[in-house]
Amino acid sequence: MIITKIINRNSCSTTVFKSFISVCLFSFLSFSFLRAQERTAIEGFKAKAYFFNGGLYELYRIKHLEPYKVDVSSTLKSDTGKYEKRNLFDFNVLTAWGEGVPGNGVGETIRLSFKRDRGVHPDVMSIIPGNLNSGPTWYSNNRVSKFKIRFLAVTDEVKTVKELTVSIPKNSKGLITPNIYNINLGDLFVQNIAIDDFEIIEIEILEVDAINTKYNDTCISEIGFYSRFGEPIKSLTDAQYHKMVEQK
Ligand SMILES: [Ca+2]
Repeated sequence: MIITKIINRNSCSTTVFKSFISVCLFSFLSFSFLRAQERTAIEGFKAKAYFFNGGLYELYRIKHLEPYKVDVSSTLKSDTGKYEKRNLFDFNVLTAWGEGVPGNGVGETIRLSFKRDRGVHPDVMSIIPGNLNSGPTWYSNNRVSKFKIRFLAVTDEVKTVKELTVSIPKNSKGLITPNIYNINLGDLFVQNIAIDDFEIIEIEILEVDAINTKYNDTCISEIGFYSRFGEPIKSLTDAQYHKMVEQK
């Protein structure tokens, strides 16, 4: 898997991806049930993940979801175009998008459009929240430390169906370290919104880690959305799953 290569090439943590979703009947609730959530991203990523099906924890493979359009609110100017938005989704951790407004980039957005009729259902979001081109580029540019994810529906106007705020964990020095981080999204859909209720995912930068940076530019090397696919590889009981998690 590409994501495994990313981890190996950059000696990122291979911390087991711990994720679960509560699978129950989809409740087709109205937009009035919109509510924000807060959560913290988890370091590392794997090509397989456990999902809770209401009785068992099932291990599934993860499949990348391809947006058909990407819009960014600004781009850092460069003679060689090396901070273009395409770098967000080229599966190359050495290339990055950079925001291009005065200041630290808080408030800048990335919008990914998906085909609504394809039943987009992202269970996992991954992000490399800095410029991973090299050690110096990571620490000389701002790293994203907090961002918002909005699920938007387009009818006669654009409506926010669901949103959540994600924090990237910092080390003891308050720094966001070079890594790939992932966020569990699957439980959003079983709790609040139907699979087909949105077609755009918007990321907004809320806060950056700018400790000892050289440039006041915020960069992101990769963003990815993934869903589980295929048959479960294996299943664990609740007790077996938690024993496994505790041993890691
Ligand atoms: Ca890239």
